[in-house]
Amino acid sequence: MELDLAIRGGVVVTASDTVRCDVGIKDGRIAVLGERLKATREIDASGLLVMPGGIDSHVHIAQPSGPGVEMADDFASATASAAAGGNTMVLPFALQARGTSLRACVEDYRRKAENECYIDTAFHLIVSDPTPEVLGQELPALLKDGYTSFKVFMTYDDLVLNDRQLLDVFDVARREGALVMVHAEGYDAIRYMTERLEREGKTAPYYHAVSRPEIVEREATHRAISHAELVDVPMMIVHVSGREAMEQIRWAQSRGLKVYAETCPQYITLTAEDLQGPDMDMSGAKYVCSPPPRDTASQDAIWDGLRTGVFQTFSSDHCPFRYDSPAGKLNEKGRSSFRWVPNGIPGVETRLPILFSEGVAKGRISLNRFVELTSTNHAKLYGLYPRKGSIGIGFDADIVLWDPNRKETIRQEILHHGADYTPWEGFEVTGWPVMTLLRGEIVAENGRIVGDKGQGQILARGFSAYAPHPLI
Ligand code: DUC
Ligand code: ZN
Ligand code: ZN
Ligand code: ZN
Repeated sequence: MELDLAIRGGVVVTASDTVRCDVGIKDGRIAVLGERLKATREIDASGLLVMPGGIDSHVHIAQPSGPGVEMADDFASATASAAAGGNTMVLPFALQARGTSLRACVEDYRRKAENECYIDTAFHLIVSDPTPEVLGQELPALLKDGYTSFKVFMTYDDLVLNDRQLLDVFDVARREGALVMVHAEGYDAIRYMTERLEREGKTAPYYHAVSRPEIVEREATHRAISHAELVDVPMMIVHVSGREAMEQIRWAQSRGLKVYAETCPQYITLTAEDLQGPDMDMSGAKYVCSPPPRDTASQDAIWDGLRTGVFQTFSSDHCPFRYDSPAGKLNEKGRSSFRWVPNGIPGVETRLPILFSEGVAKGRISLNRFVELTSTNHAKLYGLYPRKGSIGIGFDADIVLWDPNRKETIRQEILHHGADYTPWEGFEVTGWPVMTLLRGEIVAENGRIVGDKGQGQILARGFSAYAPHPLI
């Protein structure tokens, strides 16, 4: 067989193995692993790790975020940023606006993404209005079309579902074999805290963190677990921030429940103190995300969960807003109270370097665990395996070449996202992506985007390996 491309002399890392060998690629797929492979094109990977491209299963792109507020990324800038950060696939959300059809919303997002993406993309759904039509017809039909996971919210005025609605959505997931993702923070408790703080004149961005303490996340996490157990449906708790919620999940897992969990870079590197800024000022808005970052003890707890298997995935929750913009963090209402500061931080490009540096380089997790947490488990959980998520015969040749020794300082000026800042300005890392290949084609090289818009495809997904379809 004549190979199109051979990646030679690197160390191939998968979730299970670390092996020095060449990777042979034919027609966009991995065709052979072996020694001294010959091909029309060859890439010298000596001194580099050859890993499956990152899959970021939790990003927000071009998602409406309230009146006058705009996300900082479109599909082109978000996927370019992801590619430069070593990713070959992202899973953004198609958000249902209340009072509208879920199908119409999905088509809208697809139109925005079509021919704009540098890497592969597949959508989760966000269900905000579970009408009988949505539950009975739209969701089952969309699932058959490859939208096999959906997120529900336990907070936010425009998104929150009450307990009965959560149960009804869970029940559809159980019947159809979908994986539900849950944003677990309690709506009423947050509202109570927000109003109390505002009455006391505590409106700076920092109070965002005070308004949604760990108790609020713990309570909602426990409630979501109880509902999932009652319905008997697998569930993913996204963006877990600290010990309290994590202990609920560990308890559920120890009882054999199919409860999975995700955490993010902000919860191992930032704390609520970052929201204070130098002087309790507006610059704290740069770190406003939900759940908020906690404290260093929480970071230790999250590391414990990453090491011991409580968490299956490490995602960015990339949710980019400009800081210095009337359509971003400093919108007019946002200046009057933390309540109106859009929730979310940019991070799709820095996810892999942060976990590699803080995790692998500092000896907290193995290389194989790194690959599992950043790629393989995302593919398995969200119905993309065995096409994506590993380096093996028949997999798409989605690959990142990684320099484990390269030292970099994260700075806004080297990133490709649409935001005007990074929460990790000045953060020093060891380990950096030097080349990202999608189906054997180079998309990004040393911080330069060399691929084409439209090179990425919008994929339909199969069923989650973690939420087996009841019929099989
Ligand atoms: N939830 C997310 O998943 N992302 C950003 C904001 C939020 O609340
Ligand atoms: Zn979200
Ligand atoms: Zn969320
Ligand atoms: Zn999110």
